[in-house]
Amino acid sequence: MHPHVEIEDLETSLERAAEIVAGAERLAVLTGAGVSAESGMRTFRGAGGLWEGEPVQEVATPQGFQRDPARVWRFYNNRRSHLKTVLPNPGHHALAELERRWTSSRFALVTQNIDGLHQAAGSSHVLELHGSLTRIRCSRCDYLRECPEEDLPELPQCPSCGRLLRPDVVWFEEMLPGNIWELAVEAVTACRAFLVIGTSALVYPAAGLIEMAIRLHVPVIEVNPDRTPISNAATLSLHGPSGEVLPKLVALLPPEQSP
Ligand code: BJW
Ligand code: ZN
Repeated sequence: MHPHVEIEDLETSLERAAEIVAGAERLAVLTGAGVSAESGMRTFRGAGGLWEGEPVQEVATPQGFQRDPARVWRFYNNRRSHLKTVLPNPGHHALAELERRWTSSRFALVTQNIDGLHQAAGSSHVLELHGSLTRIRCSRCDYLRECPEEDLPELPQCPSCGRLLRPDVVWFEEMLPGNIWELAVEAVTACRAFLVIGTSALVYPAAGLIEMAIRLHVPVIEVNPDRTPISNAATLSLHGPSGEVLPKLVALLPPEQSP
């Protein structure tokens, strides 16, 4: 068992977290919008969040897309344009460093984010649970393509069947990509420490991964400036911005053995 320990002092919690991480044969990480906040990406919930001006049921559900596809495309086209102006932050780079140290066979990065910033920071195996802002797909046929740079029209059409294209993201009430979900479950089941970073842990089934780890008695280390529904159950909560906390955590790991 790894009971939750209340440590007020961030430096002490960081040292304890570094011990747990260093001793873990396999690591898994779940990230949410907060990991990209210091890159200038808005999170979803709360003041200043993406859904403050755009009701979630209008821009993040299939019904919203059916009602007003132009509104949904404006929302995603704005985010696509903004994405071209942002860079990964030290939190993303620290996670890429963990993958390099653990190697991909012992490390899994599961993200709810669609911004591609983990890959931009050098993470090579990223399990994107909620899709990608830089991919588009047809709302009817199986047309799918990477589309990172170009500006899209307000109502882009499928070159194959003429129907409306949509962002290749997962909206509420839609299924997550099955193969990616299975890999995420495998990773959490096999890991010996689970880092949960910058997520409100409100959205399922992603938040279910955290519950799974807790049930399996895997130590859960949360990194978030605020408390969340999992803070009490986590083994440790590192209360701070991930762009500051994660580089400190990596710096506290023992030096790599030279070959
Ligand atoms: C920082 C920071 C810094 C700030 N450093 N941290 C079981 C129970 C209850 C409900 C359900 C359930 N199972 C399914 C449901 C329904 C639903 C759901 O979960 N609803 C809940 C809201 C109640 N789930 C679904 O519908 C899912 N599908 C599904 O289950 O299919 C089966 C089904 C079929 C038919 C009917 C019903 C079910 C799909 C969920 C898809 C979610 N999609 C979105 C949009 C993606 C595209 C896009 O980006 O536009 O994914 S919603 C949105 O929320 C997005 C995010 O990935 C996701 C999570 O948000 P996240 O990342 O946690 O962001 P925030 O803003 O909430 O939090 C940010 C955090 O960062 C905060 O804690 C800050 O403190 C912190 N922070 N600065 C570190 N510097
Ligand atoms: Zn089509």
